Amino acid sequence: MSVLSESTSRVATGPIPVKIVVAGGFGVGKTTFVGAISDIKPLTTEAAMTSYGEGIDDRGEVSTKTTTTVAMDFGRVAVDDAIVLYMFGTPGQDRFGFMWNDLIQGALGAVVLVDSRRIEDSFPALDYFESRSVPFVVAVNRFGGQMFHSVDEVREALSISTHVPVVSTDARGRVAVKETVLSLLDVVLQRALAKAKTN
Ligand SMILES: Nc1nc2c(ncn2[C@@H]2O[C@H](COP(=O)(O)OP(=O)(O)O)[C@@H](O)[C@H]2O)c(=O)[nH]1
Ligand SMILES: [Mg+2]
Repeated sequence: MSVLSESTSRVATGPIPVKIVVAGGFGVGKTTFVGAISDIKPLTTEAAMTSYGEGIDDRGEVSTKTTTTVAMDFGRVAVDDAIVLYMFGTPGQDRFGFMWNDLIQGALGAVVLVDSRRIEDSFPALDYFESRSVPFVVAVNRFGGQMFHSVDEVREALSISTHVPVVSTDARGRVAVKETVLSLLDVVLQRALAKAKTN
């Protein structure tokens, strides 16, 4: 946070908009995550799951989810006077994958959410950001306290490189979500500093 507040001199020209993307498998808590931290009522485009999604939008054994994000979630958070975060939650289903390239335009980084009961569901998202060299952190949603696999197990199961932080989070908790976002901003900042050094 301290480094972020160094940018307070920007106040006169208005806050710097920073875009981040929240991705991960279906039902891992992306919409909840964006909603937990947003200063505005998040815009979501949830729709009741219809027969069209049957067998495709697999809720598995673990969810009672009856709505799904059709296009995306959108939330806004004023970090301080100098920075305002715009958060975009991706639709989880593979059939909306074509939207990701647009969603990620101009994004500083991404949070990849993982449900520790269904780790592999977030692999496509992980693979996507890794292959595009987008800075990201992996956040394991505790779903109200229970972790079925530790962050280390998640790291190993998904072969996450050592430079990518794996943290645990609570998609329903504002503080936990804020910490997760700050860990992403830290990665972004470290990367920018490292880049500046080599230039
Ligand atoms: N108990 C619990 N339920 C959660 C948590 N995060 C999300 N959920 C629930 O899990 C379901 C899927 O969450 P949602 O945010 O819609 O997932 P998305 O498909 O990734 O956007 C919803 O019914 C949420 O209320 C959590 O941390 N704890
Ligand atoms: Mg959603």
